[in-house]
Amino acid sequence: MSDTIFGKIAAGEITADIVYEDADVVAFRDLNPQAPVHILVIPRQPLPSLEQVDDQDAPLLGKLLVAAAKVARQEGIAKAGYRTVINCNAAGGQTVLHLHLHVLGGRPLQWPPG
Ligand code: DGP
Repeated sequence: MSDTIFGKIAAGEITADIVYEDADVVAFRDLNPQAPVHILVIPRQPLPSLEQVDDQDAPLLGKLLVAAAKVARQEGIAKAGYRTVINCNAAGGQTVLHLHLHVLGGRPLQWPPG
């Protein structure tokens, strides 16, 4: 199933600047970066958002975080520090309904976010 733009990227139906992939996840550069490094990590499985997640998804969610850590090391931002974000649904700022984890780094990040 690939009914969102991210599903199509995971399926290889449209191109993206992919920086990491394995059997379960794909990571690629955000089209509209909010930091010098801004990468999206998605599951190949098309979960829409955290709203649908339950106990059976725990291994996959763990894989998203492990992939994020690998990508951060690969991009050279791990030691300085970086941020991971998962927006959930409209009020959370989610615009693409295929679960994705943002990895942002390469500049100091403010807290709290706006
Ligand atoms: P969110 O607001 O959490 O749903 O983040 C969606 C992000 O996806 C946003 O930062 C822009 C990015 N994005 C949207 N469409 C595309 C696309 O076609 N390719 C890539 N690489 N990124 C996209």
